Amino acid sequence: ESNVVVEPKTGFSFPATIGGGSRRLLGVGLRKKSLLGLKNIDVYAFGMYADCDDVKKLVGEKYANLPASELRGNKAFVDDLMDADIKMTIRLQIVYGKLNIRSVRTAFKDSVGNRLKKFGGLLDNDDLLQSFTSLFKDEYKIPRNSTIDMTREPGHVLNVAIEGNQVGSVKSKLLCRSILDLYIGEEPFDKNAREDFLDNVASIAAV
Ligand code: DAO
Ligand code: DAO
Ligand code: DAO
Repeated sequence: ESNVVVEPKTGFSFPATIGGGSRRLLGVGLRKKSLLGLKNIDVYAFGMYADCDDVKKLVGEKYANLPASELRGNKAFVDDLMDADIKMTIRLQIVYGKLNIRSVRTAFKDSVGNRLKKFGGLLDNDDLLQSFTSLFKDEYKIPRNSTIDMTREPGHVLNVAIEGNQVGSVKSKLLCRSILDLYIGEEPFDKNAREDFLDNVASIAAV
């Protein structure tokens, strides 16, 4: 078994496990963005990690009587993966070398803001979003090859680290869920990455 997985289009590689071996890589993908509808840029490659023991615990507690082959297509199970207190990390590796923090704020408000509205219902998130994106300071530099880890810690605490240095932490089940939905939800950034992730989750559950 190889100990890294390479995202094919960018050549960026992801370690098979992180967090001292507890979180395993279950899928890799690519976040693209179209600029003014003219051209597509590759913004970052990403790796999706989850704690296998947490996944097995969820399956044992709620889905023990469902065959592993049916888990990946079960909407309640996929929703639970995003909602439950399962340790996960989405690791981003920046591909687009000209990314500035202002564009990150704008993209975050767009993509994550959209999910906060979807899952938060009537909650007025504009101030919350504003306060969260204000944590992305202009002095942060994220050149090509930078690594950003977004980790859900126990208790639905979202931790963000750039190059291994923690830059912010916020306890919010809704925010964790909204971010994971971008990668694992029904309209993911990369469909193949989501498929691989769910296949691998099902194979963990089967062991
Ligand atoms: O410079 O106008 C530009 C292009 C910016 C593309 C922004 C996409 C940002 C995606 C979020 C990155 C999160 C690290
Ligand atoms: O790709 O649209 C998207 C969502 C990306 C979420 C990025 C969060 C980045 C947080 C850290 C930025 C620090 C500069
Ligand atoms: O879960 O109650 C909720 C709403 C969460 C919205 C998330 C926005 C993040 C706000 C963080 C502020 C950090 C200073």
